[in-house]
Amino acid sequence: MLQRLTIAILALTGIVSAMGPVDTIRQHPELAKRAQFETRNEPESEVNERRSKSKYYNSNTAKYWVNGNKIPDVNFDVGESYAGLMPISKDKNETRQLWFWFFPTTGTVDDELVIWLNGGPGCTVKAVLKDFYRKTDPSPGKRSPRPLPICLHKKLTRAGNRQYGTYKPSSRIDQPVGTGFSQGVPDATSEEDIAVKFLGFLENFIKTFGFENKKIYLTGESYAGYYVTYILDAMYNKNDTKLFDPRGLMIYNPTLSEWVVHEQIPMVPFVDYWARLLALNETTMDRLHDMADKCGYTSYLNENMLFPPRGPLPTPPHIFTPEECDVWRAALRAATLVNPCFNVYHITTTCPILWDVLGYPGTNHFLPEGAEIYFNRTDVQKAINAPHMNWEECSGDLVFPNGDPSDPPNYSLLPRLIDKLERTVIGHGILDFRFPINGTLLSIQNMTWGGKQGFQTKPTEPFIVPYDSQGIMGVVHTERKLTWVEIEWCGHMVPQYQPGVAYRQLEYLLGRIDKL
Ligand SMILES: *[C@@H]1O[C@H](CO)[C@@H](O)[C@H](O)[C@H]1NC(C)=O
Ligand SMILES: *[C@@H]1O[C@H](CO)[C@@H](O)[C@H](O)[C@H]1NC(C)=O
Ligand SMILES: *[C@@H]1O[C@H](CO)[C@@H](O)[C@H](O)[C@H]1NC(C)=O
Ligand SMILES: *[C@@H]1O[C@H](CO)[C@@H](O)[C@H](O)[C@H]1NC(C)=O
Ligand SMILES: *[C@@H]1O[C@H](CO)[C@@H](O)[C@H](O)[C@H]1NC(C)=O
Ligand SMILES: *[C@@H]1O[C@H](CO)[C@@H](O)[C@H](O)[C@H]1NC(C)=O
Ligand SMILES: CC(=O)N[C@H]1CO[C@H](CO)[C@@H](O)[C@@H]1O
Repeated sequence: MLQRLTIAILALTGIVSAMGPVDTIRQHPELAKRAQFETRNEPESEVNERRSKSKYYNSNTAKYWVNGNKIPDVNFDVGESYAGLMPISKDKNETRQLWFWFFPTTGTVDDELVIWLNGGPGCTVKAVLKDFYRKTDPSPGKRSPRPLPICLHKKLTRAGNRQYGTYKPSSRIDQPVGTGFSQGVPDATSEEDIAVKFLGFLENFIKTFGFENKKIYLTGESYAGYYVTYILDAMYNKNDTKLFDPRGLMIYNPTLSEWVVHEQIPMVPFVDYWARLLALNETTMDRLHDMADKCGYTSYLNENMLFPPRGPLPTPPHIFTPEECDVWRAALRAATLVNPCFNVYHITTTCPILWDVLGYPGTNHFLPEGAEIYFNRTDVQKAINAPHMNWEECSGDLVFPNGDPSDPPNYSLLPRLIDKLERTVIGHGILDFRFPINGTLLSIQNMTWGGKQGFQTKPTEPFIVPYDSQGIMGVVHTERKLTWVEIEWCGHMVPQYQPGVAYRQLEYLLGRIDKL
């Protein structure tokens, strides 16, 4: 349990703290200063007119309306959106509230609600905000937002309602610095408990906005592999399609199985695959291979990564990994010696680590002179109906004060969902060291859905993204309603690194295209 938690938190807080100081090469402070946009002084009458023309503006939603023309440092109108705090139950005295940001579709289809959740645990709200920031300026090291050619939000909203809402089951406990905008003392006891609270929030949200009878699509990344699956299961258990009518699921680089399956078993083949890039010396390579052989990872992968699988996969070795079998950490240490700016979420990252306006922990919290953490600014918080508090990208809190005892959504939960949903997409960026890709594929080979276990044939079809002339961006494979995508030039956070890919997959999820 402890191990799962430690690793889970590492999963999104970055590895730097675990590895000791990394030599962050800093940018010239001038570059980091934020651009001083002239915020146009829009007359109150114009604001009122825009507001009254907003599609979802009414007396229930009024307090959530965001003036899209007045987001600090954003010198364009982000369009109609709603943000704020919503309680997690119907109880009038409820003090626990989740912060959301909702962008309605700008298109004609409006019977869909797409929800994006992030992982962690404990890093969820930041990621919602990060996602917003990404769609205006996807990369760290920039000083001002700008619209992108492939702008996830614009394209996504054209495809369907996208709710930048999420579930952060906590805010602060013993930490002096606030973590995200959601309110309340951390009290999540399990994934089932998270699901109950999320649905409490979602019901309030749906009723406030009059969003009954919408098709619901749940999407997310990393630890959200737990969240989205348990939440979808809870939606089905409610048996109330007026409120909750789930249709699709899309998860990126998700946690599906035991940690050993995601980290240890696929590690050495990953290091071999990327050998030229990682440039580990022969002694190290031999040592890693030796560890993987002795600890049973090599034979486990070779014997079980079969299409179709032979039968239920046996219990993997070392569910609780002893130090001498922690080949994941050994490889990480070695990779970080060769590349001091090694990034587990994107292995081609090199120095300098760019400063990040969201205060990404991987940058050692470096803040250039004159720069501020964007969502920690009072003016920004005010603009998006967020409470005034210290905001930190990734929570140091334990979102689960006593750990998360839930099973991974492995062999029964996820398969059950695939059978009920119209479409399920599991995508994986191949530059992710956090969860090397073969672990996810191995997890899939252990699932039985649609009456059969695993994929019957090995994924080989090219995955083509027609945007930005990208072309072939990996491998795609669909069997019995489950689609698997291996994504090139992509690390752990797919919508951040490959917005065009994420958009294409969303088009598929929502049924706009028949196949990827
Ligand atoms: C809400 O709080 C008030 C005042 O503390 C109390 O009288 C009331 O019973 C509470 N209501 C519920 C539903 O708990
Ligand atoms: C779900 O609700 C419908 C009526 O709305 C009922 O006919 C059906 O039996 C319910 N299913 C379950 C599994 O409770
Ligand atoms: C995944 O495993 C296969 C063997 O099943 C191996 O050929 C391939 O190189 C591995 N890929 C990565 C990225 O580890
Ligand atoms: C495969 O599923 C079985 C249960 O059917 C489980 O005991 C085993 O640990 C799983 N293996 C992997 C690699 O997920
Ligand atoms: C190989 O790399 C390791 C660190 O991973 C280092 O300690 C060792 O000195 C290197 N050996 C050689 C021969 O360069
Ligand atoms: C966030 O803002 C508060 C003041 O509003 C400040 O005390 C705190 O240091 C800021 N945090 C960061 C990480 O900049
Ligand atoms: C959520 C879920 O389906 N968990 C299952 C994971 O696998 C173990 C071992 O087979 C089961 O006991 C859990 O029910």
